[in-house]
Amino acid sequence: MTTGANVLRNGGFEAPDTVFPPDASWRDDGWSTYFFNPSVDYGRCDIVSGGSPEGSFHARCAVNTVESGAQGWHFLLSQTGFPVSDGRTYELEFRVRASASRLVEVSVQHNGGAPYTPGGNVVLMATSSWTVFRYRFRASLPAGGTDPSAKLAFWLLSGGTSSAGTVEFDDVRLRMLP
Ligand SMILES: [Ca+2]
Repeated sequence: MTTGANVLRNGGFEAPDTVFPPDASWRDDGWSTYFFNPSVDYGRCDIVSGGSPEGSFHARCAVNTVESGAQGWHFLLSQTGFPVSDGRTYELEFRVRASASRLVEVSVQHNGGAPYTPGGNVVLMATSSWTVFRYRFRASLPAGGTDPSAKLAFWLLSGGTSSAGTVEFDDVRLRMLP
């Protein structure tokens, strides 16, 4: 497997496809949203133009105030379908900004049953300024080998259940290091 290349599709959101949640062709843009409880209006994500730190487009997620007891992962911006290999080191890098400082959690997961997390989860503080966030992890898959369809997820409710606001992302890269 090639090292150094971004394994994500459309990491810079430069191939925007109207809005989430899905329309007929939305899957082509690589990204999707997840809502734990379909009856709760957690918010929405869109690919927008203007003020993008990379290229002409970025993702903007508007988070509503949600019910008490909601978990951080109950509203996700995610991408699946890229390979992660056991024992290899990866670097995840992205740009993030929020309407006000808030916690955002990110995970790189096995996409299937438990255990879910080959790369550990990390929690960061997004602020009102675009910030480059970068971290490395060593992938650990229970069965070894390569998971051909891993999942990257930004947990939009990690800031708590009363943290309405926007969280924006751009230039998301996941690279296997040599
Ligand atoms: Ca972009």
